[in-house]
Amino acid sequence: MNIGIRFSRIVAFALMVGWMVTACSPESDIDLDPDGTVALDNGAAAASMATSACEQLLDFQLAGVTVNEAVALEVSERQAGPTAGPVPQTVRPEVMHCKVTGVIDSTINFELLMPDDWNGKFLMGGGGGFVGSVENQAQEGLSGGSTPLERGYATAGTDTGHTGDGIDASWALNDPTAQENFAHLAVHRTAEVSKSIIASFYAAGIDYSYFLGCSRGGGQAMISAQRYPEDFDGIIAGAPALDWPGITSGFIRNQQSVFPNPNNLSSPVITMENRNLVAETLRNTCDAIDGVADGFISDPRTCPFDPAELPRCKGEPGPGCVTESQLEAIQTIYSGPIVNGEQVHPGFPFGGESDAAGWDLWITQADPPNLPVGTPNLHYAFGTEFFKYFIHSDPDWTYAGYTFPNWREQTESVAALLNATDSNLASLRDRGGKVILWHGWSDAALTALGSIKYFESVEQQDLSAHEYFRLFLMPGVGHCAGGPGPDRVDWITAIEQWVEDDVAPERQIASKVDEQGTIIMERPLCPYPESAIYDGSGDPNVATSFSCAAPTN
Ligand SMILES: [Ca+2]
Repeated sequence: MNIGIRFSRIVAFALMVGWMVTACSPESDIDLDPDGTVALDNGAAAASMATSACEQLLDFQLAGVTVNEAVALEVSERQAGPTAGPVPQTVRPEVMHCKVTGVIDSTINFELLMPDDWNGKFLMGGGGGFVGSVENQAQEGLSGGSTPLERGYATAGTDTGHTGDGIDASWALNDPTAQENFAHLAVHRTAEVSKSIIASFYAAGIDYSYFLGCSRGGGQAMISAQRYPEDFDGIIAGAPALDWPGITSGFIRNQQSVFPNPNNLSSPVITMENRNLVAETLRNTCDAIDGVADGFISDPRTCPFDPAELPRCKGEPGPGCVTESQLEAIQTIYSGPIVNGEQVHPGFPFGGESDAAGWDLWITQADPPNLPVGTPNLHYAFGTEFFKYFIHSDPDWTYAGYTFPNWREQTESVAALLNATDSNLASLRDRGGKVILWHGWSDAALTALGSIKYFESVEQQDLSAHEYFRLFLMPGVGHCAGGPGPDRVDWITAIEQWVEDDVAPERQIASKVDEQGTIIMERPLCPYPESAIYDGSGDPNVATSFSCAAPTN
């Protein structure tokens, strides 16, 4: 085995040397100008030089870093995380770039892509769920517009230091190093190492560094802002997982309501008929409150719907009514986890009840073809895995009969390690850093109310927080993408303008595209607490028919 590896390495080195000789010799692509200077007579020579420079990175030396692969490529190999959401995953030709893969501190795998035509900047992408494979959400279409590589960015991602399928957390069992890497260190180390390799490859300094992530990646974005404020000049945090014990306690409470017996995961208390009934009732009572009957609510907090008003079944469950246990389960989802009388995390706002990637995928699904056997839905998956391997260190832990005893004490250390809830962003502010936080109102994975809670905690800490930190809520948008609302925003351009030109993000345009990529709806997003209000006339699918306005109450 060792011999094989060594042999491959030697072959690779020989090929590299061969390339250098061919590409850089005067007989091939380089001419001497009459004044004696060297000129490249076509792009092929430049590309060949870039190829050899890329392959030389196999010899890159930095403490704790092993480069496994350095290869010039014409297309990117995009990867989709299991919880990335319904993001377009089309692999399309990209610009010529150098791909470097390697390992940091023996455990943190990373991949770095560096375009030949570099814009002088670095953009790191986050990962979803428990990650476990090298993921780069910056390349996965979580910002509208071109990909980072197409824009000229060097871009990187990491597996956060362990291997798994993204919804498995068994790797965390009694492994503080793995937990710390996942919590915050792997992103930091990958950023550090990537910057070193970038500087070596281009023989130049980096002008600006950014981070973009959603879900777990949004949490990585915020914990970077809080713990490593020097790492990134601008940060885009989408639908972030900020408070792990709070979030997963909500997941467990919801599963206790929807699947009371964890040994019987075949029939959820909340049925598809229930979800359709709730969604229809919301459409009838609240959709038009924002001025447009379009299937979603601009600000669900303005909707006065009370699930207790749903028709009650007289006997057997049915399509037009809810039973007592169904009502209780629905109310649990909206009310959020209450532990020993304390609201430990916000509930879910109205929205996403009948979306396939909403309540169904995350909360009520029973026998899915799209998840591992024994995993009915994603609240179940992430909730039980987190309680087993992070909180209780017990693979046999089950939520049956669990009443959250000593919850605060039992979650204290894991919260201190994993949570991205520090409301003090002064260090980031003082070095000129900027953060855009965004969240879909119809997100059934992570509640938008959690992002509002965090945003308001930062504002309470610093009344001038809007000068470096802004929140945009996205009506009718699911987890990271999807849902009936327009979900495409060019966040990369927005953060660039804020960091590089000091133009703070005001009204942003969100678009919704059909399967052919044609824009079918555009709406403005407004910096919180403002929201988009329909002007009363004009095409509701056109952004100019809406104005940003502060709440009136
Ligand atoms: Ca509406």
